[in-house]
Amino acid sequence: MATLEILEFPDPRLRTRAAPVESFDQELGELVDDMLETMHAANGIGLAATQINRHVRLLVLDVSEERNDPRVYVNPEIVSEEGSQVCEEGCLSVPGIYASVKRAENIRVRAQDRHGIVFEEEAEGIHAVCLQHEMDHLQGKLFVDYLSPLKRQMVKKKLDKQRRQSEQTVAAGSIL
Ligand code: GNR
Ligand code: NI
Repeated sequence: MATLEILEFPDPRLRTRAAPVESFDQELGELVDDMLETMHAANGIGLAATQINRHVRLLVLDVSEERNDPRVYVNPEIVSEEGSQVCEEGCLSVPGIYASVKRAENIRVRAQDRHGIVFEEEAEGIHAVCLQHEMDHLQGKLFVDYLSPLKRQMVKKKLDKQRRQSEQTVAAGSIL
């Protein structure tokens, strides 16, 4: 198992559309395990393959309090949705930025598990929010795309500033 590097906004590779998974082989199983490890190591509640530069329709989730309920969705599709909710979202690919996004309240999802077995599931609340957030990643979409262009520009500037400051900290460490 290994933790993988997470791409960060505005990396253009985050805009790639994922292709369906076709073989449910050992390689897929290893990718699933690495994604679960990467998500848990980063304290995320979800991770889409797009974020680790693998452009296949695969996402993992763990929205449990104890962080001991790993879920895997291969080739997920929303079959129905109802209502709406607004949630403060964050993203491992947009670190340190939080913003409110409106999404469906209840969704019904059809997907395959890591062995290719088809299942259907109903989700609500944060579970539904996270699934929709991850399925957006698989289409090359980020939660900051729901913000106004002005706000998105502010997000870019804030990320640039955060990155410059962390580089300065590293540089100071090497002098001292
Ligand atoms: O860890 C995450 N938290 C989160 C909080 C509110 C709404 C969505 C999310 S998903 C995010 C992990 C991530 O970036 N997944 O793509
Ligand atoms: Ni995300």
